[in-house]
Amino acid sequence: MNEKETKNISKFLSLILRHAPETINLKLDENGWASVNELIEKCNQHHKKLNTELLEYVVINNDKKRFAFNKDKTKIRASQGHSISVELELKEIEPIHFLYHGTVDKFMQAIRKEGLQKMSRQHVHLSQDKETAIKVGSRRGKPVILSINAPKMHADGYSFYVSENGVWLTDQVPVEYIEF
Ligand code: HQG
Repeated sequence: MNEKETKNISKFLSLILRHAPETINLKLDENGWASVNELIEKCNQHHKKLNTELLEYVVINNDKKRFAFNKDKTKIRASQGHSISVELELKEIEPIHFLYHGTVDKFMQAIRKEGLQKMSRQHVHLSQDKETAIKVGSRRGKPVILSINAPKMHADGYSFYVSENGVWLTDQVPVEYIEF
């Protein structure tokens, strides 16, 4: 299996499991899970070659561990990044250090005004390390890294969650907690 092929499948799975399951006429449950058999069947019906081995390979080897199976591997979901509304049953967690967000200059004017908003996703995405934030920002151009005073936010009553693949999530970051 080559890298291009697995990246292709990963991108398609992100589309289906985070944003638009209806593309292949798939239904996710309220927690974002899809039946593995149904996913495979419907991908194949829509000319996306997939089987159990390929799917397992992609889940295990995905660079960001974007997808996860349930215990008996009958179901699969994206661990974060959804635009459709799903209840991921994330555990709340207290941040004890600053967190980071990578963005680009063209959004800065709006961010300075209204803070970080979730935009089309279900959460604002943050990371524990600057390197990850640099990578996230670089998707769009020259990265601008914002430091978030998460401990202060938490002390002021804002909730934080960590997804199964280690992404920090929160509903919004008001301007006063951002160090520009
Ligand atoms: C910006 C990828 C204007 C925000 C990554 C970002 C991540 C605002 C963009 C995950 C704003 C939203 C998420 C405001 C925030 N006004 N722009 N008030 N507040 N923004 O893609 O964090 O590879 O939804 O800075 O690695 O870039 O897909 O969020 O630039 O973990 O698994 O609006 O997606 O993961 O963009 O990326 P996104 P993100 P995957």
